Amino acid sequence: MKMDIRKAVLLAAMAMGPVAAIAQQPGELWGQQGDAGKSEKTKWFTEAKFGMFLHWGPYAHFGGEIRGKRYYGITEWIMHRDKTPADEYARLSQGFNPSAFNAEEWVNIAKASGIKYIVITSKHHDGFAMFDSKVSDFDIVDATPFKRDPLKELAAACKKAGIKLGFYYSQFQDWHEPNGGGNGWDFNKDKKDYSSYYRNKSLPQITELLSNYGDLGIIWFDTPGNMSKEESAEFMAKVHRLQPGCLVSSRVGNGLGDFKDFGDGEVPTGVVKGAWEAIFTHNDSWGYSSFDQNFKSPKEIIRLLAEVASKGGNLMMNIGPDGMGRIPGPSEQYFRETGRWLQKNEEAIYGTGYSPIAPQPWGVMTAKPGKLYLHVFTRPHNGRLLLPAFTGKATKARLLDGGAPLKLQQSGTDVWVTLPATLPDARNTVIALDYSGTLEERHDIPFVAGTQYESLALPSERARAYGATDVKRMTHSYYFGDWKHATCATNMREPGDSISYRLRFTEPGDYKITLQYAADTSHKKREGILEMKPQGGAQQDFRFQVLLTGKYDSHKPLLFIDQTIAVVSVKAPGEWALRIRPDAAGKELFRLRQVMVEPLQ
Ligand code: H79
Repeated sequence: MKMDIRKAVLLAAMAMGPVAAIAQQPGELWGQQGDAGKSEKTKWFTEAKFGMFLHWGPYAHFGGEIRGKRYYGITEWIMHRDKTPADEYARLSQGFNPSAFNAEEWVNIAKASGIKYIVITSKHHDGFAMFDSKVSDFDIVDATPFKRDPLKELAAACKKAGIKLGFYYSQFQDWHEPNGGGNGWDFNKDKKDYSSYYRNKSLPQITELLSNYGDLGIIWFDTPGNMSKEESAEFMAKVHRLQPGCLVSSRVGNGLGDFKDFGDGEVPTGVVKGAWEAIFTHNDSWGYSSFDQNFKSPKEIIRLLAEVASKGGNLMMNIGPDGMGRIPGPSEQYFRETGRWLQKNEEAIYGTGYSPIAPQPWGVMTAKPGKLYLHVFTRPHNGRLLLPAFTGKATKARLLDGGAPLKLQQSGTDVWVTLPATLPDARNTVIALDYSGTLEERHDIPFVAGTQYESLALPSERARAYGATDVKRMTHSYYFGDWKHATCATNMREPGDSISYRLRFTEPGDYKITLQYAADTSHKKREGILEMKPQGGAQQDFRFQVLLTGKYDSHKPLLFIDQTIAVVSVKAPGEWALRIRPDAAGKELFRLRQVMVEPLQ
């Protein structure tokens, strides 16, 4: 029974859009569906790779605290969480006076950070317009002492700097308006006339945005709520009528849009073709939070950018400027540092396509015709980097930064590159590999395991699943709305419901096998089997009992345990199969996130 309620809440949240499950399967196309003109239209976007999202509104002034109460988690939802009456929120918003705002400074930071497009909130769910609107007086010019139109200033600065500008616009939710979505504490939900809201506020404000701020790159819709397909199509048509070149985000709803957005804080599990974007925030809140210092380091941003590019998409990373209009110090600093890395490595990011070869223990790849870029995060101990499943002929390898040539050997489809004793950039050193011939796509290849790395992670999303096994994303949050995603193998109930991996050990040795999973009381006393089998050799079975880590609740952190199950002796290099299954039929085994293979020293 409880399970059902939880599910209902999650489904309700999903229906709102952002937490939406992946409708898109790797390999599908977005923005190019049978319409040649469309891919031309998305070209700038698919080449841009790195965008800056800005969440800015009265919630930045509150910074997580309103009416004497503190709210941890995503701050742009503060009005909703606090059930602040709409007129009181409007009154408190009069304190929003971002006198330190300087559009040129923001754009300078973006430029120095290697950002190619900026998307800023023109109206979030609170209904407050960050521009001079004639449609509603609940806007920054008419309802605050600030009196300036920051979007005008930002549009001018972006134009000057050659950065594309987009506007986020929440088209369905509007907690200020009786007929807008979301506010059920002031206004009776049963009496709402959403179509009147579209006609009288959201469509007219979109007209203002597309008419008064020059050429726009994107209208970034969010949370379509209960919009019909016709309504979503009407919003999309409106944008295209006013600015044919302007792209529309997939959160316009109902499967429409010029490009695909994944969930908040979500990267797809594998390669996705077409135009898409992963959106993250720099800390854990979109709007400014005075309590949130969990900023991603330059290393994390640089690696995430490379990972997203290796799957074929863009990374749009959010900053929440404060109520004075200042970009938080750590955001400025770590974005700029990312920009310094990009300056030296831009060739390996901008304009690249997804990697034809699966990720490796050392890192990920991006591609251009005749070139493969190896983004090396981890140096193999012996300095010899293996690139398997390479069907072209490698002709030259060099460090992208500085151009120093590297020794290259190829034997069949194995390419070996000899690395310097220390990587020039421990966060991500890029090797540019020139080749002739063609690279075939090899996404499902054995994992390279060996003594050259401290440990190898086998994520469940790259396992082969059998029987009823369902590899799915478990969405959860820490404080509130700060979504995290963990992909897990679930629903393994009987021995036929298994997952397996192919491993290619490059060196003999003893290896420890550890499972990382979550399990609650419904997995009590469950036992499983880990099967390890060398090619042409005898299978070894290792039995284990599942340990409990706590109840899954999408509004709480999801905790995982690392449990070591086996030590296997690998006598000679070669291929092995690794399989995990329940020992007997019964309840679900556990929620397995990944398997770790670790050489014993
Ligand atoms: O703008 C940022 C978020 O505010 C916005 N999308 C990003 C880009 C967003 N809007 N809605 N959501 C994200 C989904 C949020 C759902 C929840 Fe809830 C809000 C879950 C918990 C708080 C729904 C409403 C379930 C409980 C209350």
